[in-house]
Amino acid sequence: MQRGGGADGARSGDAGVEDPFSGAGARTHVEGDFSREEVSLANRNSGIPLEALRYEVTPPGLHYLLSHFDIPDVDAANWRLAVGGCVGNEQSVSLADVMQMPARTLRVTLECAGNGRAGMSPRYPSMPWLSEAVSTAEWTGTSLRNLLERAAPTAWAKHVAFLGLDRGFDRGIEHHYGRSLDLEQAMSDDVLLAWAMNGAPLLPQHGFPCRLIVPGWYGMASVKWLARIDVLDRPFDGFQQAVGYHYRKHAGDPGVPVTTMRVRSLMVPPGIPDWYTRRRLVEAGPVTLRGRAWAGAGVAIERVEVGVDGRWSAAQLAPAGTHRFAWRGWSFDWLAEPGEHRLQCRAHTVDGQVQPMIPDWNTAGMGNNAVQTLHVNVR
Ligand SMILES: Nc1nc2c(c(=O)[nH]1)N[C@H]1C(S)=C(S)[C@@H](COP(=O)(O)O)O[C@H]1N2
Ligand SMILES: [Mo]
Repeated sequence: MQRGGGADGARSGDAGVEDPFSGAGARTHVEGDFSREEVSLANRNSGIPLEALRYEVTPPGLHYLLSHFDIPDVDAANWRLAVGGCVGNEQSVSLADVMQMPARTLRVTLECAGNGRAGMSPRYPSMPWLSEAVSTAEWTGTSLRNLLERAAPTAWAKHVAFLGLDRGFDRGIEHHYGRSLDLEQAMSDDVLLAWAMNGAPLLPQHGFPCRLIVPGWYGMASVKWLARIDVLDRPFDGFQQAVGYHYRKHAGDPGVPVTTMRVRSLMVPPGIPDWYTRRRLVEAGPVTLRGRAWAGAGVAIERVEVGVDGRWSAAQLAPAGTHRFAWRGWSFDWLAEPGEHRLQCRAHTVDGQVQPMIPDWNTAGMGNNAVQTLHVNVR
């Protein structure tokens, strides 16, 4: 596999290949105003409007989006998914072949690892999420394991790489978007080759005709527009695996790979907004605050607290239900008194994770699960 992991196994990032975007590699941290490039990324990659946290399952057009390159032009009739590398039986399957495998549906909360990046200071110039890169959908597909078992990984198989059809440059390296899991993770029944979202075929922007869904992980693991699966005897060295998606404290820090989602909660902003500033106006009296809380790796939420002007009390959790990879609803009855107030929410998991008050700064602005703060005016 070439560095950069081209799905055609060619070119991508070999030493000596000229970089037409040289200079685009050196992105330095910034403060203050957003650049034209950040605004352009924000226009391409929409977030969930926070009021849509009211839906247990996010309606498809409201699900957040993150696509690094262009949405590929895919002809479903001719689409094939190849499985090769350390396997006994190479595969090339059509969409109909995949859809004939045993189907299951999982309700999964996906969050972009860059969610909250714009709240880190100084900020890494990239997709400038505030807090809206999270949504929940019902994904239907077959366990990846069903296809991997057909391909029969050899005794040397250790990692499984997933390559998308989309291709582009990042920091001077040309590559197809690609990510990997170790073989044991890839063989979990919960990792899906998904062909439907909320009961309908995938939309072009969500990975049509078939994508990976890795429940409990940040969204980067759920490769869209799948083209090829490579079973490897060594770690995948593709850009998005080896260079991207690491928690690094400084340039040159080898860092720690970004994997499962950190515990987090968000609140539906109460009242009505001012069009431009999005500040809120709430009428005095009883107000039910509502929101959602989630964590990665299928770990359950134990409790959520709501802070009003820094005084914290327990919120009510919605019944736990059966969807271990989906967020959990919460509500809190607040008696709103006239004046300006600061509303916050903070989730805890059963294994003792809790949201920090201050983001854990890292070079690429990943995994910001700090407590959300809303300022409201009560009339
Ligand atoms: N092929 C491909 N898969 C991809 C991406 C991409 O750019 N290309 N983006 C990843 C990232 S960073 C996230 S957060 C999720 C977003 O999935 P969504 O756009 O369906 O919400 O897709 C992941 N899968
Ligand atoms: Mo992401």
